Amino acid sequence: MNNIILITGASSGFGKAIAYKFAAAGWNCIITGRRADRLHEIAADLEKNNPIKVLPLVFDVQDRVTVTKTLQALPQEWKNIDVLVNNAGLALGRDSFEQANLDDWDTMIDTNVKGLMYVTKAVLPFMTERKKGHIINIGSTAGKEVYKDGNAYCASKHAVDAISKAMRIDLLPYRIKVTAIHPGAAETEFSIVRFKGDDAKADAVYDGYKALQAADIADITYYTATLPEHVCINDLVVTCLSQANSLYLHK
Ligand code: NDP
Ligand code: 8X3
Repeated sequence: MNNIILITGASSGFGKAIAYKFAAAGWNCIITGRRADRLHEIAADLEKNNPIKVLPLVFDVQDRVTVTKTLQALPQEWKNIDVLVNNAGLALGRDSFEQANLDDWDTMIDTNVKGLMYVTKAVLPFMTERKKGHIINIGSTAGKEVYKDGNAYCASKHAVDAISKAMRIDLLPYRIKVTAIHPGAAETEFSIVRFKGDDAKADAVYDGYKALQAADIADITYYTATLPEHVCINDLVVTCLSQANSLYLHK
């Protein structure tokens, strides 16, 4: 019986790399996101190249009703989820507090915080029943130090940090591991999304140094998920060599 991992936001960046990493190690993967075409393409490619099964699920993590219904309706053979990676998330804009857009704020909080909580709440009964499971939340260095013009994004990632700590305490009796991974700058579609399709602005974020790559986060996620049963990495901050924290990046 293969292990099962559910990864939110697997249509690009970290989530996609995590799916490829676990698939290569023989895990069955539930991959989720909003872009159905990408998810189906990735699912077909993973199944073609690995002796595993992949279940693509298309939903917006902000949609509480759909999240709950979709995950409750999982076929029985997919309910034994060993690892949940709460990765779906985004930044929108980089504007000072008084200029920032309220819709952007809503989307970031609804996705990065409430979406993560909805998905976790829906998956948890499968884990608590088995007294087994591992929840890996993708936070950010932005959840450790606040930077200028990062307001709501930094707040959302501080919330991920806090929620991870809270889950770890509440889920102790169920033997469920909770790990928070906090990456620094990483070259994915993140900045294209943040700057709303402005490629020049997005590229400038990664100019002049070697940023983290999605595969680095996939390797780290795999490491944390495959430690002996009694070992849990609680909190892990990872940056590229050029970055000390949210505030100090040497170009
Ligand atoms: P990408 O933009 O490459 O990937 C983001 C993923 O999240 C996509 O698969 C996207 O899928 C999914 N997603 C976004 N919004 C929703 C939604 N409402 N419902 C469902 N899925 C959603 O960025 P990254 O891979 O870099 O980001 C992944 C996570 O890592 C995020 O939480 C981000 O905040 C965090 N992070 C990123 C860093 C970086 O520098 N890149 C550093 C630290 C943390 P789709 O659009 O198909 O829905
Ligand atoms: C993404 C990294 O520095 O843009 O979480 O906040 S940063």
